[in-house]
Amino acid sequence: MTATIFVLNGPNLNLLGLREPEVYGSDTLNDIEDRVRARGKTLGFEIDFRQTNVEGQLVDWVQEARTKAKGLIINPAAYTHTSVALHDAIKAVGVPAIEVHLSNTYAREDFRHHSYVSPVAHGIVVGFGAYGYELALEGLARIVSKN
Ligand code: CA2
Repeated sequence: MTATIFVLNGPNLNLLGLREPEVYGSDTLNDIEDRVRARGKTLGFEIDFRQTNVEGQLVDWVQEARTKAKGLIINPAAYTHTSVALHDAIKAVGVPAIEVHLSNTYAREDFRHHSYVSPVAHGIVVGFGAYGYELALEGLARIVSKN
């Protein structure tokens, strides 16, 4: 059976490509999904790609990954900087998680320099724009194939 990777996206990422292209690029979330899905196919993974604006929904999906996914890629967006609940969920499920940010959060406002997710992530990809999702998938593939 093909292993599944969850790709979870947090609040406002549904606006990608429509607003602030100078910060987040011109790709839409659908463009990113198509590319991640294509890369997943060559790597032999099923990609389950989702977006929500609701913190608790992200927590539920992280928990769902425990039984349904070999690994997860997450761009928690603004919840990165606020969510103890996401930190706890990722820690609890024990599924390898890669944290992705389109922008280099460390080159931006101070409040974006702290992540509640980073300490429980297996790895972090920041500042590569939409390509960061593919980089994350490449990295996750190596981890997952060792398990
Ligand atoms: O750089 C990233 O990927 C972020 O996770 C994006 C979040 C931000 O809060 C994080 O600090 C860094 C914001 C996502 C909002 O996306 C928008 C896209 C287009 C227009 C407006 C917002």
